[in-house]
Amino acid sequence: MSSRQPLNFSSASTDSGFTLIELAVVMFIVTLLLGGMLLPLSAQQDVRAYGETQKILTEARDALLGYAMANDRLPCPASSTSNGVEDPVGGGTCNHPYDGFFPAATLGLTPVDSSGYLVDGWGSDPDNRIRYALTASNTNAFSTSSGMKSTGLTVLAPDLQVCSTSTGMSNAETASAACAATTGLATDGVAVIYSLGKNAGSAGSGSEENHNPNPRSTLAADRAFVSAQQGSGYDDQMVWLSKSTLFNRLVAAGRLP
Ligand SMILES: [Ca+2]
Ligand SMILES: [Ca+2]
Repeated sequence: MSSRQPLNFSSASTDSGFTLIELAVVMFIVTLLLGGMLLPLSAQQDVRAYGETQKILTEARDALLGYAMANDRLPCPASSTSNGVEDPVGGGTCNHPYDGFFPAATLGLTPVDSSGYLVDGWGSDPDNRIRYALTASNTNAFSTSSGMKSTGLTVLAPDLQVCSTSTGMSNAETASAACAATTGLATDGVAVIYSLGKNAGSAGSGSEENHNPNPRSTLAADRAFVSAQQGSGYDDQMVWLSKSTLFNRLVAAGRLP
């Protein structure tokens, strides 16, 4: 009944090893499999670094709020030579209001590099240091001890701008730099905290990242920043502290009005 033929082992002994074509097919399949495994791995590392950076930025903003409640002012940005300490110490008129670094040493935050600067999740080079800008409006009231209280809630007008795109931005590189209408994510920002992202070591002079001070930016620092869609030309990660959030916390803590 069965039409099966018994295996002929004797003929197998005449074919020794694989042919070149068979080897090529196997190599091709192995290459495909390895490629399929390695690509997600690097993507996973990117997702982890991005998430870690977001967490560090959020913690930095929380630390700012805590500092404000304890000190009646916000810390000045650190300079590139102040080792993570605000510049000047004690606040007042900040030496680098728009192009400084997060003062991690002043706030006791981690993770910091060997020089005391808070670093993002992408690496530990100087380019990976977290950046920080603070409004200088109302004659530096926000960085001066009790400056906010003496100026008064209704008069305080923090002026940092965070635009969703640089398109249409006006007066860039001047004191009145401003987002175009409907592109302002924040127009009364007190502080902006950001990482230069994965491309920190090589890029930053594109049309969007150029507006966020970095070693390769060709534009002068001003009060306007760009938080655009993540993409090939933009990978900075940015959070900001709005006037309403800060005032809400300070009033709740009894520091204002
Ligand atoms: Ca970047
Ligand atoms: Ca700018």
